[in-house]
Amino acid sequence: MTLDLPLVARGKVREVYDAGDDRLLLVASDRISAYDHVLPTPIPDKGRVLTQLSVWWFEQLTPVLASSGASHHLVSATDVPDSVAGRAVLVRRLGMLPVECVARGYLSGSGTKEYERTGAIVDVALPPGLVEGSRLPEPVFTPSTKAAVGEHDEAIGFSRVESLVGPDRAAVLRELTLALYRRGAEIAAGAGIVLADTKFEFGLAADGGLVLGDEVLTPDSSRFWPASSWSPGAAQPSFDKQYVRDWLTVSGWDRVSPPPELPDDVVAATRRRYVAAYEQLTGTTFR
Ligand code: Q0Z
Repeated sequence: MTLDLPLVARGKVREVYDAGDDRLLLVASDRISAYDHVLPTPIPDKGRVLTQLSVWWFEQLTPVLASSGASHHLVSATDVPDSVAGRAVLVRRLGMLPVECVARGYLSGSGTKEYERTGAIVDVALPPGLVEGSRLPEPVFTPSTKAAVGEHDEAIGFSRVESLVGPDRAAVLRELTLALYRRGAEIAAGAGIVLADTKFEFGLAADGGLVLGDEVLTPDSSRFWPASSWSPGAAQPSFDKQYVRDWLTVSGWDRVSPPPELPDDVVAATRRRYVAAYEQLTGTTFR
């Protein structure tokens, strides 16, 4: 696959191209990451599943955005080059805000570490007694800033968001992020999936309007857990990557060296998990 468009940005598993006319083409690959490494083995259809899931979520979230006078960046999921059909979207080019808008409804990962150290996530105090996987009394806004390549995003306090985007816009980002999370979690719950947390990225359109960008509520930007096995007190199995993580663990890989190729059965099981997430959430067949 080689697109004859200027490359604007490249992530671990996605690329952004300049499509001209103030449009960008976001292209999702079949690459998968685990333990901060990109694995050498692609997961067939992962790029298409995540792209179509994100498109579906943008539609679901449009009323929430509209109630704040905001919109999303999606222009077309079909007017894309044949070579990336199904796994690319044409979007409005925005001036991205320098804040990762994270919402958490459950304690997990870096949130748990921070809570165990301080009883809070930066400036958001939490009640005592929570453990990895606990449901929070109410969803919280725990923003971060994009770190340098190879680094993890750094959690920041709300006052830092205020200084980065201005106090009025910071308040809107917090309220809109929580409203989007609540609606997403409600829809996911109806499909038997816990949406533990997620990250949104917003930008400004040419007219100054607030716009939801990037990808939304995919397994790469969120933690999805099967509701049936949710049990706080230990790490929850990831809806999509659990077979990969389990196999990497038993493989003896040290998480530092280049990761090994995945066996075919792990690839097939993981592909089925991505498709199952799509089908359970949307109530439609993937293809
Ligand atoms: C998002 C990213 C990816 C690597 C640029 N609508 C927009 N306007 C301006 N910029 C962006 C967007 Cl979505 C934008 N990223 C994040 C995405 C690969 C980095 F697919 N970079």
